[in-house]
Amino acid sequence: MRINKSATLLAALFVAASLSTVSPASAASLAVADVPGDVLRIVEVGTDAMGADSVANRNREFVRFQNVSGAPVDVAGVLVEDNWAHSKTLADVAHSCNTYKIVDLPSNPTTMVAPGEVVTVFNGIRWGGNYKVGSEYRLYANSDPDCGTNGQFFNNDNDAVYVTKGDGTVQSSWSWEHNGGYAFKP
Ligand SMILES: [Ca+2]
Ligand SMILES: [Ca+2]
Ligand SMILES: [Ca+2]
Repeated sequence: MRINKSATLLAALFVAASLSTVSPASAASLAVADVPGDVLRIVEVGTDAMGADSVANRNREFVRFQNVSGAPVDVAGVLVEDNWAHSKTLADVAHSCNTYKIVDLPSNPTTMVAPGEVVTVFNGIRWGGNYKVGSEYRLYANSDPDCGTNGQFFNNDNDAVYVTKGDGTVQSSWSWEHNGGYAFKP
């Protein structure tokens, strides 16, 4: 009887625990609800540079998002972050890794993105810096090589990307749980 009681108690505790908390194994998938976005919308993500992930091929990690609304959008202060950085932002914990903050736009005296225009944030650098080609702004984050794997921080197998307002309010997000690909269109 003692054993049965203990087993019953354990079972009850387990049920209580599973009802009241999220286990680490399921936290990633439960915490991330994809947000397509009706103003700024993520349209393509590079998650894994072909070959070894090095400082030199950081640009194979990128986030491309579009103004899908019918009005200009001010992107000053917009953040592009991975799962780790977004959780820090929501917790109001200062962090410099895995985060890019838009402060200005090339070939544009303002920070307004017109309807239909696209912004791509690459994690590497470009000789000549940020530029605009057609209706696309190309921004280079030059992510810190000490962050992630040589500055590449979108986990190849399981992570998420967020485009948020400065306070972390999600404009668009997309998560993945797979491997074996390089770039994806949500
Ligand atoms: Ca990656
Ligand atoms: Ca790789
Ligand atoms: Ca990451």
